Amino acid sequence: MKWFSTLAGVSFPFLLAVPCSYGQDSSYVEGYAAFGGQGSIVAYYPLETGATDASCNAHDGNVNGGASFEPAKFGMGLKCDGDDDSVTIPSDAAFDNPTGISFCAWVRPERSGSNETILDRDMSFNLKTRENPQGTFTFVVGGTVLEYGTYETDTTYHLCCTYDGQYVKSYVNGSFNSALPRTGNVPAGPMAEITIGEASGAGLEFFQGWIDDVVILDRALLARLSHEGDFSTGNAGL
Ligand SMILES: [Ca+2]
Ligand SMILES: [Ca+2]
Repeated sequence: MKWFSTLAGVSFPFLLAVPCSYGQDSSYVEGYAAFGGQGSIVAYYPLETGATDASCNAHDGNVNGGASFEPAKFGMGLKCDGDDDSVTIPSDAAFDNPTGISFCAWVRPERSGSNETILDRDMSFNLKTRENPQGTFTFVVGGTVLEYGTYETDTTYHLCCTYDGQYVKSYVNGSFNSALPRTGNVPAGPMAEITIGEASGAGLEFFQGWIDDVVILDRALLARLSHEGDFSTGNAGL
């Protein structure tokens, strides 16, 4: 049995029924579910053989450009060729104007020094790599930008961004990276579709490498985001 600790130091056991199909290949899912219950997960993409939403919410995506699936962090992941491979997820009101959000993904970038998209919803939120400064990951919620760099190519990273109505925070490989103050809801961008591996609505910024285990939640995760899936050490920077 695994345990995790809240800010108040109260621990809860994981005694979770596995809702829908999530939980089949992610060490994070137990933690996600424990923090907010399954209702906090808006969409979850294990990216095993397609872009099926493995949460209960049916936000299935479409696979574009002949993208393939290859061994990644948990089972298979979306292999993007950097040319035209991506996943597009249709707009839905469930993604609009939340008071908080978390979005996380495992990635293994093959290039540095170019603008590439890991996850994007236009002006709402995104994870990207940037050309300038070279080799930087960026985490964006409604125009508030956090940076992490310089990343290494052909190296696996876990990236996570949270927003709780007060601060946007970024985590890399389970460790707190940076934070900036922000207020207000997460805006819904005019290009409301969500994309993995391509800029939302633009046909640009194609990612090269693999992306795995993408999750979007409607609240800030409250605890340490360990890349080992170990929530037992409680909070860090939250
Ligand atoms: Ca996977
Ligand atoms: Ca292709």
